[in-house]
Amino acid sequence: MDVRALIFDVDGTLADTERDGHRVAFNRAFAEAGIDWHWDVERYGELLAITGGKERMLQHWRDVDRAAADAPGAAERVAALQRAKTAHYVRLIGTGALHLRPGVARLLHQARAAGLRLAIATTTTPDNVTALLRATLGDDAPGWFSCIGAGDVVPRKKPDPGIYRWVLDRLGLAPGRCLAFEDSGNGLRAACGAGLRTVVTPCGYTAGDDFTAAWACLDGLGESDAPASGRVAGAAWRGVVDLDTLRGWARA
Ligand code: XBP
Ligand code: MG
Repeated sequence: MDVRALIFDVDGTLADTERDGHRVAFNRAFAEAGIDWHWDVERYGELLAITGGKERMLQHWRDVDRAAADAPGAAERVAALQRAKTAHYVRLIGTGALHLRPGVARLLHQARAAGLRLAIATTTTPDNVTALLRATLGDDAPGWFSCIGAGDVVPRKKPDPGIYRWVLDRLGLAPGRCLAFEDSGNGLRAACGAGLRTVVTPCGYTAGDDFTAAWACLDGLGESDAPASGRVAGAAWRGVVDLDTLRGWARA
């Protein structure tokens, strides 16, 4: 069956945004609010097990002061912090500080030229997605995507498959006609839970996750001067992930 749409995760998959993007924005929001939290690289790595910024902050609050985190008004406090963090993140992305991972822009352009549909399935806030797409691909880039599923449009975040089901529903396509691109164990569980074949390209924080269920697990999408390598259907593979590659894998 031919592939009709590519569905991309954002953080870690399109760009390695967590350590030098989201983490920095959270810390700026904490400092601005006069809160003495600071997430260093290691602590943020632990907290990434919790998907979603609000959920991540609440977990941290519970870890440092359970009674305060469970008190009335805590959710509103976290929501306000999240709004501030999003503003910092969007500003940071707008400076051009972060770049797409190798091969991402190439594959998006190829897929568009070939008439495939593109979609996003992410736990991050919608404004963060449009900021990243605009800063890295141009102002019109959000419009390249038939559907952007992000943040709180579903009640439960990854690893729950809800966000992928939401996107498939809007695309009007069965999972067998689509491929997902992810970087994390939580993301892979979400995509597989929705019945999607998934290409995983782990990044810094997710390198140690379990990717046994991945259709392909590669160190990136590759470019002609720097091919990707990894495993596809259990066998070693090296090359550039383009549409012909993906269609070949899908037929095999
Ligand atoms: C990554 C996430 C997000 C970001 C922070 O999502 O878990 O929570 O770390 O974004 P994905 P917010 O890999 O699915 O793109 O603070 O906006 O939640
Ligand atoms: Mg991700």
